[in-house]
Amino acid sequence: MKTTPQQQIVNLIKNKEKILIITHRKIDGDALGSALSLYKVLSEMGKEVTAVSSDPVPEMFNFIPDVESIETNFHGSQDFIISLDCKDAEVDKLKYNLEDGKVNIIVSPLYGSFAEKDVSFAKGSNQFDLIIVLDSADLEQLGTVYEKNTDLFFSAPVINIDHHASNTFFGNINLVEITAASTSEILVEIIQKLEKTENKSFIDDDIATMLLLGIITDTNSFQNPNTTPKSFDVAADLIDLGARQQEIIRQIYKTKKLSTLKLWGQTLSKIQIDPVHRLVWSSINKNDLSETGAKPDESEGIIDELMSNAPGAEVILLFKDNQNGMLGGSIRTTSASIDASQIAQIFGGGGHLQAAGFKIKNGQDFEEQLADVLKKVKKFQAKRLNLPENSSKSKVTKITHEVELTDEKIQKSSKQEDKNLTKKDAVLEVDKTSKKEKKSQTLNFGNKKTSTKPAKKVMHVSEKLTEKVSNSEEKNKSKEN
Ligand SMILES: [Mn+2]
Repeated sequence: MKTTPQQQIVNLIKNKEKILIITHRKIDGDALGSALSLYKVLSEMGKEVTAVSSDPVPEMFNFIPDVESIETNFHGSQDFIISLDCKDAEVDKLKYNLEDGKVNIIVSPLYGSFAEKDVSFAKGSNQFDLIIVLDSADLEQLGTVYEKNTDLFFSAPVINIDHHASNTFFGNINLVEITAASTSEILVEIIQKLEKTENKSFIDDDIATMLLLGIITDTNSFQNPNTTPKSFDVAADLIDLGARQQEIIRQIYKTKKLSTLKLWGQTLSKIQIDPVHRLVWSSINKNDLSETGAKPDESEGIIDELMSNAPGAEVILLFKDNQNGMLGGSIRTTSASIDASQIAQIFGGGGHLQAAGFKIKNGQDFEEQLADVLKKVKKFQAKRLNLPENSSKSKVTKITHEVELTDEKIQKSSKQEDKNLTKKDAVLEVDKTSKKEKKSQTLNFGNKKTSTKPAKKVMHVSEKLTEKVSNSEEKNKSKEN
């Protein structure tokens, strides 16, 4: 009988003692919830456990018990071993002193003597016998911890537990469930199997809260399309075990710092819309951060806010001016028929079907990079929607300006949402009959009607080539979790 990855993981954990748990940089609720809960369970099993992330845990998660157990300045094994052969002598005393920036090790023999030939050197062996990577599509996503300790990942078996479609199966055992809404959801089953083999119950109210945190944040409170009946089932079990659901909701969704509110307001006021390519986007530059006093991680959640404020759009983008001339992009799509990770891949990124991200740095300033990215996303959409070749040029720009939403209009349109669905839908609808026989395409925006050239279905070979070239140019990886 073939053992399932779950059973293999349970067996491996049982037989190993020094376990490293590691999750992706820019640790989020799912990464934290899964890493911390597993850390607690394995510690209770009597294992020597280290839990690590490359970046500090955002303040918003401070309400989670034992959050300080996640190490953020991990150095791995840097031991240097000096060996002395004792076959011609016996050691009596061992001393050391520090002199002129040097360590002198003084070995006094009981009998015989030591010579230069008796000395040898070695690198310290790895202090872990098992590595568990959580919520990461590939090892690069682990950030500096991986970059500075790459050897470590070849010195012990690696278990890879994740739910990203772009997972590269880098582990010796890979438990990758792309239909799972979160890594925490997958982990609950593993922990329950460990409970069985250990004949102990591990999931107390704290551990249940950590795991529920992962499920709630990765589904955006069960609002994201990745939410499945299983997500609800597992969440219900966890609440039954004492998970503090209301505390998570209050801390994550109902407690916002003033700076966060200001940053959200500023970003939402800059919302842009392109009804032809069905795009909505906004951006956060360095001024937005300094004016509002917000930290970069306070932009978490804005993309979901953009989504709920952008009726009719298909692709939602948020651009961030990261340090050192790097542009970070988050992508959401409103339908499973548009693959967000495919868009992210244009820029060397990746992620899920409806939530993805990327980072690029090409020497241009933020606004130039942003314009470049938009151009490529528009091209992607134009191809999908069979739009005419020049749809991203003058005519569309004009439309874009006409329909740019002000906050007032956004509020109005979301108020109308319940009462008047058809009116809302009409905002960005493209007359689909144009795909067939009609010579012209009609764009409806409210009462306005604008004609554009007939839809084009065949993509030029040269376009394909250009795209391939630009893909390989931008290899700066970053993925949404
Ligand atoms: Mn996740």
